[in-house]
Amino acid sequence: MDTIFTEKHHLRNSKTELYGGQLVEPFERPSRAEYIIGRVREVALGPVSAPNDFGIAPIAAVHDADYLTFLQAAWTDWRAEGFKGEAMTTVWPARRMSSRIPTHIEGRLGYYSLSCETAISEGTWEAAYASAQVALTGAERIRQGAGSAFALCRPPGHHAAIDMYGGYCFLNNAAIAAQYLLENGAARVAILDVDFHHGNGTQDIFDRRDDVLFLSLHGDPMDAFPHFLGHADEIGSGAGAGFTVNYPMPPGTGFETWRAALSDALSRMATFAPDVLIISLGVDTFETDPISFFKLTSDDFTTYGADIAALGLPTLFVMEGGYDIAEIGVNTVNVLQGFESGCNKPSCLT
Ligand code: Q9C
Ligand code: ZN
Repeated sequence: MDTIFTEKHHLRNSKTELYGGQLVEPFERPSRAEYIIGRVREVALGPVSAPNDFGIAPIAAVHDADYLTFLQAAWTDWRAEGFKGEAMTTVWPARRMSSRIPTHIEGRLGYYSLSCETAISEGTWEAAYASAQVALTGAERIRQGAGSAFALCRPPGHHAAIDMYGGYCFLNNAAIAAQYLLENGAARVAILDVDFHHGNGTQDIFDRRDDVLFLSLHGDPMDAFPHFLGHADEIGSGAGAGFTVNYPMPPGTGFETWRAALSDALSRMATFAPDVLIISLGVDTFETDPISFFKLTSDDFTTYGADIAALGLPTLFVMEGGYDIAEIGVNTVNVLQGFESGCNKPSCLT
């Protein structure tokens, strides 16, 4: 399997995350991607190549134009105020307040964010832009006939909504890839989100769409971030009704329960018969992940990779979360190797 990767992820190197009332080193840090690419090379998963630049248009096909303007300028605007730390939101348009977009950067941060743990720092836009290009390059490989590809995106994307960042995400890499494929020959795309957290951003982007089936297995939002989306009764809106499927699961969920949800998701996907499958691949379902509460083992990742391969669909893996950094390389690559071992398509055997 080919991997798409760029060192530009290092440009996302925030120093502060608000966690438990303290400013700590962010869980989402550059070493995550280094461990993953290290494992890809160690097991010789396949060639590693740099992304092409598809420009801003495929990003603007998914995100709000003023949101993108805000993101590109946020760090400069913040610094222009003379603030000493990184850009963090302190105020939101809460219930019954105005939804007018403020002029001041503090108001703009509130308007365009969904949480405050994620600080904007120098280079954040450049890294997020490069991460989206990694996903687009992976999508292009699939469009050209590859049976699979691994977009080693960092920063991650699935919490980024049409016009909001948060949960360590700025641009929704998986959604950008899906929209690109739909505009370039695919009639239907399925997105399976196996990150521990609900993919609220992806759900938001495709809520009304019947050409994208979004399925997410995640910690119950009653107990887990992002807390305000991801319930089982969210099924999509308008023409999109029935094209969103959520599998919230409680603290302590192990592989047997998780795999039963996966099995249901895979059978719904088979019925949908997409041209391409995109996996939002987070390995924060791991038993010792520091911010999550599922109990998957390293071997379970291999097993479910093979389960996914059994669908026999062209599959783009897009990296999302995973914070047990010492094990993130093994767990991520286990999914990819499990997929390859379980895939009998001619395109997988090459
Ligand atoms: N008590 C991704 O995995 N904070 N984002 C969690 C836990 C935010 C995770 C706090 C977690 C965001 C891409
Ligand atoms: Zn996650």
